[in-house]
Amino acid sequence: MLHKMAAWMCVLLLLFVAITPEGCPLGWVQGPSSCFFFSQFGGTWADANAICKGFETKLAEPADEITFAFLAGHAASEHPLHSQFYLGGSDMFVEGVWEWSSTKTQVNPNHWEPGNPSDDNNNGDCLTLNAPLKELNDVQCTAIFAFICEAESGEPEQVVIG
Ligand SMILES: [Ca+2]
Ligand SMILES: [Ca+2]
Repeated sequence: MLHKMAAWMCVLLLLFVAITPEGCPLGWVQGPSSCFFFSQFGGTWADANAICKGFETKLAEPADEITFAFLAGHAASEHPLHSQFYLGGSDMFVEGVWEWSSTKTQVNPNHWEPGNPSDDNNNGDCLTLNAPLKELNDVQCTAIFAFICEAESGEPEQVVIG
């Protein structure tokens, strides 16, 4: 009986640290230089941030062209039920100054949807990717959208239990 339980514990542990051949956690997709999770459900920007952080990742920050194109293409083809996804960018600190959360670097201004950023009702301070258009939009941070988390690719960290 104990032997059987130990075997199951091993199986569970293996599942816990299992990674795909590309080095991403199960259920995540390999991007050009990191791993991404596309949520199937929506939340506010704060919800999205908290969920990504809860798994020791961050809201996606596609600061380079290759990653931006990858996210837009993958979202549009694989997750067509959602057109917009929250990203880790905001202008909540200085209106009109859009920066990525973790690096504080400026969001490339060439990707805005026509007519945006529009600061929706003086309150559009959170960033979404409009996947079908392959462009960015600013929305109210309390609006509900799906989101994309970003994780480092590579070997998982050692899991210490007990
Ligand atoms: Ca704004
Ligand atoms: Ca807008």
